[in-house]
Amino acid sequence: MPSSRTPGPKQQHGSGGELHQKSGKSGENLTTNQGIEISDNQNSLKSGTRGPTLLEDFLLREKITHFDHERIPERIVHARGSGAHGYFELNKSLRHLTKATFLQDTRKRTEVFVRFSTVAGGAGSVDLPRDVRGFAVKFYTDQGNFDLVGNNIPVFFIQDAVKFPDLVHSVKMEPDRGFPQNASAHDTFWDFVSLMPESMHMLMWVMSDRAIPRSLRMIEGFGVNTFRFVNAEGESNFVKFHWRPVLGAASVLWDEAVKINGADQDFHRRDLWKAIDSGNFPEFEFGVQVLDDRAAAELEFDILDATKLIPEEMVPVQIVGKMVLDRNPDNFFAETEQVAFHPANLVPGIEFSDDPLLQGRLFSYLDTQLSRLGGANFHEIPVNRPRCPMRNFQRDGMRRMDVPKGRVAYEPNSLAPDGPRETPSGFVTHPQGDFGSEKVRERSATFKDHYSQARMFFNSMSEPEQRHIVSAFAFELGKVETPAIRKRMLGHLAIIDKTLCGGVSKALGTNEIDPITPALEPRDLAPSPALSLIKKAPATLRGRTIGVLLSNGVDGGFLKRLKKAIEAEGAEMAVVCRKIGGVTLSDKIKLPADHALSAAPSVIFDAVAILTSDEGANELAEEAAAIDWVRDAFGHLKVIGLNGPSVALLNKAGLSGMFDEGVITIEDAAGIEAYIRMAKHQRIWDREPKVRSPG
Ligand code: HDE
Repeated sequence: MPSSRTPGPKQQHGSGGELHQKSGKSGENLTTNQGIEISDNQNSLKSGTRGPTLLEDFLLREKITHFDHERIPERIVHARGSGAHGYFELNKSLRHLTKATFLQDTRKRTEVFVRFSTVAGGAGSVDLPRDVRGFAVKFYTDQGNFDLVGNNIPVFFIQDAVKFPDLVHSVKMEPDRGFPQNASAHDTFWDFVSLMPESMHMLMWVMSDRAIPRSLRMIEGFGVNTFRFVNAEGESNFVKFHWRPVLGAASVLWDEAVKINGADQDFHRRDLWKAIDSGNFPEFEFGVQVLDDRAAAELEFDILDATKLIPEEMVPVQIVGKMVLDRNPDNFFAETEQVAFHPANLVPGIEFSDDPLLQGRLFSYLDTQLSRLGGANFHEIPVNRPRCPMRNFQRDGMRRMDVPKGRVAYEPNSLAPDGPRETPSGFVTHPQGDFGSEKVRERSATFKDHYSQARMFFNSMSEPEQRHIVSAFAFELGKVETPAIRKRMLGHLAIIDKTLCGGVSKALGTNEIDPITPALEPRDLAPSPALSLIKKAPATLRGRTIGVLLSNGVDGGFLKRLKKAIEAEGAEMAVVCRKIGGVTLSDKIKLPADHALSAAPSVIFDAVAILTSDEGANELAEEAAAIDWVRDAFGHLKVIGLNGPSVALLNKAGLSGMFDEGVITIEDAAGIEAYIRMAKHQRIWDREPKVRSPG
């Protein structure tokens, strides 16, 4: 437009627009990276107002050059993550088991940084694919950094690290077509795993509700690999690490996951951020399963095999501490993106086992970080820096930040008598067991049983969880285009459990199975009820959100009472109205909405309530989004509270005659109480067979 080309008096100097604020509250002046104060950050230097831009404009060049290099390679796996700062507190000393001081002294608080992640998708992918979640914790202990780089599933797909690139290539987008992003439901993944019987146990977990968590605050965490504790006497025990969410572990339904990904692709990241921001700090109990060499030798499987778990009914999980996440990152890139975890970051008193998966990991993490973080000095990035002193004779390299002094960069030396020296209390690797003297590329015979624990997992689930596993297999295999792969997978399922295989075949509408002969016939192991999320779900609303669909003309006093009752349970109430401007209550008071209906489908809530006036119910009944809201809440087995006029809306949604114990009239205090009591159970599982069958 000609007018913008002809500068008026305001645009003559420094300003590109009238809304531009000339000086910040701090009074600090904007500078370049060289500290030169900038007088005009709105206009590049040009030859005349309409002429070409000049190469000498170092302000422009510096700004754009920096911008051009603002991205680093994303992680090859676990690219999408959300981080938080916090602390760890020990409540039971493990001095008798380990030299690690942060596990000895119950008065000590250890700073931590946590990064939760999905595995397969890229950094910008959605939060709720069916996937494993990474659960990586960096403990900044006073003996150095200890990284517990775990997952939310206690076992893994493969037994030997040499298969990891194959596994990851199979699940990532197919290399010719570049899709699917972020999904295991495609041929290459199922082709690979159906040829790898050792993946069967993990597949059961990934097809279970664990792979679609409700919140990152509601997942369990596991170290997966077996580690060793070593005490001051040099005695060693095997240890498996566990995290337990204080809010209870919970998942969404698959249909919800699909819809949440559309409604809010940052659902988990937002939820974590908001919880911490509002002071509802996520907490996780820290537990250990410890067993000595003799107990390990008596297990029915090999403790070095990462496709197996130790049922906690067999070796109890001792809860010894708690982690609290109480601070959001100040900067996503500087902290969550640049944090570098490594299973080899150990402190004295914690050592590796010979688990061949773990052994391969010990190489991989540092190696990948050298290219991801651009050289050997990323330990100097604030989020990676140990909080205890760090002194050695390593020098130089790309992006060195520290400025070491003196002429001595070697050891032993006599020219730097005050320089750092070895210490007997430092990290010592204790001798552990016998090693075979032959060099072999062979899998131990003790790693051969691929089906028993897969069967145990299925048999440990509640009925709804079994149904979901059947549905998940049916969905994923239904996406497979090559029939031979589907048949081969059904062959494996037939070995794991006949009803599982029957259910999946029925849901797929096929009888074609490729029979498989297992290397070792599976055994029937005792079920482990602790593996079921539903069986151990606490009755609670803590940390949950209840969505209230509200129309004009509702009694404001009643709404306040409902809110109070919800908040008394540690939950949050969110008001959803047709318009973000909100509604006018019966006492003529205007109440703004927390969400507009179009932006807040009921999938993002844990339970719902619908409060309308007669007129309001009629208005909502003409709104497809409101009908979907109600129908989805019912279909997703949520507890629904409603007042009289709202029944019309449920009827319009086709739910008349289907009301069950989870549809509760809330018009008085007793109604609110009954509603809260029921909502604590989170879902009406008995409703499920009436609204959905596997497939
Ligand atoms: Fe990882 N894994 N992994 N992994 N892993 C990475 O390291 C690897 C495995 C896990 O939030 C990478 O810095 C190999 C098991 C988490 O930054 C890489 C093998 C478990 C994270 C790597 C495994 C994990 C990673 C990619 C098979 C559960 C994210 C970027 C031997 C105990 C950490 C990076 C974060 C990240 C290698 C298997 C957990 C490539 C070779 C088993 C939580 O180095």
